[in-house]
Amino acid sequence: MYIENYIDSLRAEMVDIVAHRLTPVALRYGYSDVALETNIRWRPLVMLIGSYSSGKSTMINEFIGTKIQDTGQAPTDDSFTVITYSESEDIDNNEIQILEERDGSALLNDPEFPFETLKKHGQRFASHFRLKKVNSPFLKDIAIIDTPGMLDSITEQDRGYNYQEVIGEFAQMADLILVLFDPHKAGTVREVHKVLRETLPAKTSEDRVLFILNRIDECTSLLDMLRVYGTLCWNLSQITGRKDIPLIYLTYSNPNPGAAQKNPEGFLHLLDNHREILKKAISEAPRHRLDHIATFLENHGERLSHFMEALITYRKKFFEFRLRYWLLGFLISLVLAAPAIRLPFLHVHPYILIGGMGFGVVMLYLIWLTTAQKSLESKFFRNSLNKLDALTPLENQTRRDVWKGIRNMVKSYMEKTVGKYSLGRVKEDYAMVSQVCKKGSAEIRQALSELSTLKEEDLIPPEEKPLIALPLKNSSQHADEEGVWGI
Ligand SMILES: Nc1nc2c(ncn2[C@@H]2O[C@H](COP(=O)(O)OP(=O)(O)O)[C@@H](O)[C@H]2O)c(=O)[nH]1
Ligand SMILES: [Mg+2]
Repeated sequence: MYIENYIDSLRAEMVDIVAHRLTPVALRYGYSDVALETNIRWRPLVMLIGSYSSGKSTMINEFIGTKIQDTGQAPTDDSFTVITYSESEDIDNNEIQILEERDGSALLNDPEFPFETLKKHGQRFASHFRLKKVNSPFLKDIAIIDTPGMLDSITEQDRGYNYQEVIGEFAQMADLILVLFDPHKAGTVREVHKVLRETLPAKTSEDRVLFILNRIDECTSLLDMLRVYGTLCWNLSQITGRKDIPLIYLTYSNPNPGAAQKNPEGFLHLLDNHREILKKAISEAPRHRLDHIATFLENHGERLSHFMEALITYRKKFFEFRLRYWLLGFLISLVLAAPAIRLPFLHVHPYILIGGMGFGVVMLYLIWLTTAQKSLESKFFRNSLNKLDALTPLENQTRRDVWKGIRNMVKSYMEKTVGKYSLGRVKEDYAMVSQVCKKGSAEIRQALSELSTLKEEDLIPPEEKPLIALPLKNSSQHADEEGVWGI
């Protein structure tokens, strides 16, 4: 029991770090419009994707223990269905069934769920999105997302929403993604890979995506199945550009009425049906969630600190520039006003002369500040916007990738503020974010590796000590303070 508590506490602490340390910064600088934790604070998510009729819904029904999803050879169900747990109120009747259904619009607008960010996909998507609450024990710690089949180029255009993007967003939220192929479509893996490559962060651990060759009972012989398996491996390696082929699970629906007839050579008994392994992998999703949140936290921490670094560099460069031209302006004013002292016709008292010269310097300097200095500063700002990449060292690929993702946000923020934001404030935010990045993430990784080695009896109840020991957040007393120069 403690293991579950430990997982829950660790999860809550990580979500807390995101909510209290990263989200305020993300919202302040326009890095995100919604709280970062929106998508990760809900229960662990398992998503099934694959071509239509590859057996996704059948597999879900099998794991849940009853027929919750429609199945069929034709593209039966073109909706995204989130299936989650609900306790049955009628204790006497614990037959597994759908206890409640919600339609897409309700789901997208309810802050209880993490799907608010999907609202942007419009009404057509909303009408193809639903939730079912089921009292299956299998769903106690997870929620499953059944998806409409992909790779179907004809209906793709008729969907009325961007299917790839929606899948991509769910994939980012999901803690475990099951990718199903069937023997008839083992050659079409490009779209699947495209979605995964473009949406999953680079640091995603490999075991978050499971490849499954399903319906193998339909292969006519062992040789036929090996051919299909080989085709799938070949395609996966071609597309991923990797020589090490991911593990491909071999499964079929069991018991499946026509399986024996379609399998005259009876090769199925030679193979383990990986169904049980998959079932176990799904039940491990809460652990994947921890890893997922840790990666999420690290990625956003890294991106935000890079964001802050660029803002700090600009402000520093700007102050150097300003100082240089303040000095220059002063010298110019001095040089222009000084000759007055030598004018021969001015036979006035030297004090008056010096006073007059001083007045001249001040006047000239004021003119300098309000004209030349101002226009030089705005030129500096425009130049910096045009040469945004100069604001940050991009010495390695990781930094270049991160910068690519945030460059436009930095630009928007600078345009919005005309470069006049508080350096002190950004530095303070930077300190907090990098603390999360360095110390926080190291602590989290340590807690995660401890979790993988711990046994039930080693664990103390998590209430007794925090698992991630970050120092308390800096007091917000500096929040609205600004220095003399807006620093
Ligand atoms: N022979 C065989 N048929 C299957 C298997 N899994 C699913 N089916 C059938 O394939 C069809 C499509 O399955 P479905 O679950 O609706 O696929 P989905 O579109 O991926 O959700 C249905 O008629 C299922 O009965 C399997 O492992 N073996
Ligand atoms: Mg289906």
